[in-house]
Amino acid sequence: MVRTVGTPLDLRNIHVNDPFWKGEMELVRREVIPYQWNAINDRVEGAEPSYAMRNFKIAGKITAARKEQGAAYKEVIWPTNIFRPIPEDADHMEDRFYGFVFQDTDFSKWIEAVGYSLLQHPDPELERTADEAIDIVCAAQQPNGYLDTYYIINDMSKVFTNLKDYHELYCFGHLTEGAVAYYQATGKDKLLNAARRFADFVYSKFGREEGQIKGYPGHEIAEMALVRLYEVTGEDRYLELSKYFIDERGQHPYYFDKEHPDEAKRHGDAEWYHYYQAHRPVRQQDEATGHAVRAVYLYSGMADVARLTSDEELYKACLRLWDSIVNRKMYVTGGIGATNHGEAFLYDYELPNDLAYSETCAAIGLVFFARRMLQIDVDSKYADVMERALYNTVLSGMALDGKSFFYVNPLEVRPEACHKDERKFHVKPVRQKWFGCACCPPNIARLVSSVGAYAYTESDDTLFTHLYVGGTIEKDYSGTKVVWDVDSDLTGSGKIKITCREVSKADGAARDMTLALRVPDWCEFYNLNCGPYPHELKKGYEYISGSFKQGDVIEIEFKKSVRILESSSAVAEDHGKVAVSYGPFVYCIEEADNGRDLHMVSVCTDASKTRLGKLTIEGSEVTTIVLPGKREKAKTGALYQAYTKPEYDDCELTFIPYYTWANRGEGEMRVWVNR
Ligand code: FUB
Ligand code: ZN
Repeated sequence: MVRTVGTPLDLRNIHVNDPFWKGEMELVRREVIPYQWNAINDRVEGAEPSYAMRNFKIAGKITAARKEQGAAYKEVIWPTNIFRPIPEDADHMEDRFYGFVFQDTDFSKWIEAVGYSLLQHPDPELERTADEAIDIVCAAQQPNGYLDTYYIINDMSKVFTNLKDYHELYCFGHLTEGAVAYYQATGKDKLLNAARRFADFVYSKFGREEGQIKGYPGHEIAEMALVRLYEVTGEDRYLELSKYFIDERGQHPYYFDKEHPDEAKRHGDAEWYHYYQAHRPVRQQDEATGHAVRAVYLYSGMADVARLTSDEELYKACLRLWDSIVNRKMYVTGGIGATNHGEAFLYDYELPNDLAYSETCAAIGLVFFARRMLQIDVDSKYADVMERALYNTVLSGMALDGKSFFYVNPLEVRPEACHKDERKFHVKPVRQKWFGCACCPPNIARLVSSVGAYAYTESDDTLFTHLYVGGTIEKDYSGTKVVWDVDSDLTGSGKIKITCREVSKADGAARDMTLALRVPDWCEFYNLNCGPYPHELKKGYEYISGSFKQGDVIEIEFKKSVRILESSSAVAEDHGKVAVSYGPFVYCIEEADNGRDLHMVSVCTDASKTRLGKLTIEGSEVTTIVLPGKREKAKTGALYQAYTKPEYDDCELTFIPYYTWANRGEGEMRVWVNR
C-alpha cells in the first residue's frame, strides 16, 4: 500500500557542520540572502529591477484605500494582458505594477530561504528585516484573503481569469511555501495566517460545485505547497484542494480552452497542452513532457497526494513519469529540460549538450520529486538521482563566491557560439549577476539552506540517511531521544563516522532503533563497521538496528574510484564520447586547464591511468582528475580536402567537478569528451 514511510527531518533537529555543505549554506547566508534583499528592493546597480517589494507596497496602499473608503473607493483599472509590464517613462512609475506577473515570488522564495537560514544561524537583524517585509506583504492582502499584487493593483475583476499563463496560483503556492518555512523556523504565524486566508479563498473559488471554477494552475507548485500547508495546519481542505487540482488537470473539455476559446479554435481537438502537463489527465500520463520546472513541481505534488491518500493509481503515474525522466530524459549531470523552446523536455534520448536548457530550477524540482518518492519507498535509486541533480546541476547554478548564477546549465560550451549563434543565446558562458526573471538564484538559496530535509528522512523507528550531510541530529525514536553526531567527509575521503552522543529514554525502556545508511550507486566497495549491531542491505540501504547507547560509533567508508561513463547508444549526441565522475560529482574539462578546441581532444578510457590532483578555484580547493589523452593535430588547409589519416599529440587532460566550471572567466567546457 502506498503510504508514508519517511518524513523529512525537521530542520530544527539538525545543525549542519558538514565541511562541504556548511560552506554552501554560508554562501547563501552571507551573499545570496542579502543580495536578494537588495534585488527585491531594486537597490542593485546595473541589475534589472525586481519591483517585488515596490509592488507589494503599492498593493498595500490600494488595499488600505479600499478598506477605508468602502463603496466610495474609485477603482483604478490597468490592463491585465501584459505579461511583464515595464515602466515606459519615469512619470508613470507610480502606482503601477511592474515586472513579470509572478514577481511576488521573488519575495516568497527569499522569505523561505531566510526561514531556513535563521534556523542554522539566528540573526535578529535579518529576522527584523524579514518581519518588516512580512508586514508590507500582509498589508496588501484583500479582506477576502486574496494576495497577488498583479491583480490587486491592475484589476480585481480579472482575478482567476487567466490561470493558463498568469501565474496567480503559482504566486499563491510560493507564498504558501515561504510562509510555512518562516513559521516553522520562527514560530511567527503572521505570514502563515495570510497564506491560510489566501488558501481558504482559493478553496472557496475552485471545485466541482455550482459556481466554482473547474480549473487548475498553469504553472504548478500550489499542489505541493497545499500539502505543506495541510501538514502544518492539519486542515484536510488543503489536501483536498491539492488533489482537486491534480485530478482536474487535463480533463476534457480542457479548462484552458474554456478560458481561451480563440486559442482553442486555432489548435483544434488534437491532444494539446503538453507544455502545461495538461494534455490528458495526470493518471494517464506516462511521459514527462512540456516545461520541465512545471512538470517536476506537478509530479512532486502528485507523489505527496498519492502518499497521503494511499492512491495507488496516482503513485503508478508517478513511477512511470519518474522512469520517463531518469531513464530517457535526464542529463548525466541530473539536469532536465533539453530545449530552450518552452524550457521543455524533448523526446526520448534527445539530450543535446551545447543547446541544453537544463534550468537550475528544473534540477531543483527533480530534487523535490526524488525526496517525495523516497518518502514512499526508501530505494536508493531515488537518492542517487537526488544527489546527481543536487551536486551537479543545482550547485553549478551558483558561482563559488555566491555572487553570480546560471539559469541554463549546458554540458558543452564554445563561448563564440553563445555570442553569435541565435540558437544558443540562452547559453551563457559565464554566470550572470541576476536575471529579470530571477527564478533560479532564490530557488538555489531555499534548497541549499534546507538541504538537511533532503539529506535525512525519518520514521518512528528509523533515521534514513540519504546524502550524509554532516551535522548534529536529534531523533526521537518513539519517546527515546538520540543525538547523533554525523561526521561526514563524503565529498573528500568518503568516510563517515556516526556517533551516538546522547540517549535519553522517557520511560527507561530498551527500544530498537534503526539507522538506514544509503550506499550510493557510484560506490562499488564499502566498509561498514557497526560494532555489535546487526545490519541488513535492503534496496540500497544498510539497516543497522539495536538499542543504541551513548558512545556507540558506526563507521562507513565508501571507496571512491574514477568512473568512466558512457551513455546508451540511443543518445546520438554522446556517441563516441565518455564522461568522468568521482563520488557524487560529474566532471568536465575546461579551456583554462586544457586549452581551446576541446572537440579535438580525446581521453583514455582506462580509469586505472588516473592521477588525482588538487586545484584551487576561486578560493575553493577541488579534487582534479588527470587522465592521459590525445590531441588531434589541426588540419587548417581548405575548408574541404581529401581525407588523410589524423595525427595526434599526447596530452594530459585535467577534469574538474562540473559545478566548479566557469569560475575562471570565459572559456570552452565539455562534459562529454571524445574517447
Ligand atoms: O514561469 C515562472 C518561472 O520562470 C519558471 O519556473 C521558470 O522556468 C521561468 O520561466
Ligand atoms: Zn529558474
